[in-house]
Amino acid sequence: MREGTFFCIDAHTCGNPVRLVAGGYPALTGANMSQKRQYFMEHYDWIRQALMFEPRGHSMMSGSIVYPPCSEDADASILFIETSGCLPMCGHGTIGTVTAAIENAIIRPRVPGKLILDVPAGKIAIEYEQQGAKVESVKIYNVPAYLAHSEVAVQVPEMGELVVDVAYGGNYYAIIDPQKNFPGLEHFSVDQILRFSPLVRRIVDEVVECVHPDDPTVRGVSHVLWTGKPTQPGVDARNAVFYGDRAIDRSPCGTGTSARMAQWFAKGKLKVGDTFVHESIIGSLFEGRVEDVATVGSYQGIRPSVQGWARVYGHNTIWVDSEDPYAHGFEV
Ligand code: PYC
Repeated sequence: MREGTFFCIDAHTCGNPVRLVAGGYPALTGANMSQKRQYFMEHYDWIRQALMFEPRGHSMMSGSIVYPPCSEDADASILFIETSGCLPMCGHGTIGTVTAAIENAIIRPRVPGKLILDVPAGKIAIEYEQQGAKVESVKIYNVPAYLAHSEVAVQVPEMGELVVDVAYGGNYYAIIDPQKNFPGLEHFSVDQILRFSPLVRRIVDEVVECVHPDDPTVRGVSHVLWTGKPTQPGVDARNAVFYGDRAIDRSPCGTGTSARMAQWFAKGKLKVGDTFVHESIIGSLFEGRVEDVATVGSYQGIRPSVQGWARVYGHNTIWVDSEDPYAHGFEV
């Protein structure tokens, strides 16, 4: 028996997948996207599992569903679905969703080239550039970002002591800069990232408390951002962002770039108006900018923007059949 048929537009943002579910998705209950996210996780998480995990997806799969706006001044809302769960905010997901949604008339902007979107983490503004039918680039004015914890020392089995900063950019990031027991991303293999990241995340999450001052459902360190030297001229930093159980972002990571800018701002390495070009593990780039200062609870943070591009590469009708033993996916 068919549990559901989903019409998807598949895209990637700077190399990281975005599967926009454009049909077959359920209506959600809630006054805002944070409440709708909770409702989806409680009642419809099987849709996320079916569309993100193998055999219909893979460890890195990530996607979204566009909903009507929750607030009066917004054009639309986005729910993010990933192998790691339903993120409060996803930068590469937003860039891919806006690109696919504008190119396919799923979102109709009131002002051409501009959007206001409700997302679970709050409200974001978008500016996008179009050439004919194609969206060439998308700039996100993200939710406020801030440095939540500075120089937290943790003991990691087989690595020894690591000193990490924890910053919020739509998700909470443990940020690991080069130091005695971490020589930098350029000396660290993908296998090491996959092996040590879940450990670092669990240990950091045990020793610091991360709860968003405006929304207690946004909590906990979910991502680990390893940093290193850029490989290209004009780039400020390189990163590998680990999330879920096995995923390393192929894009430079929008919420990670926002968190990193908040970290640098707090440490005096960036000021309002400065740009920050971030390189991903595969060499793709996002351009960030510190747009303004912003307060988050008792924290002094920033309003970051992040600009990148996405390409749509196909349409995909996926059905989920309850007689399929792997209807809701699996992970190895
Ligand atoms: O771009 O914000 C992002 C993101 C989060 C997880 C993967 N990408």
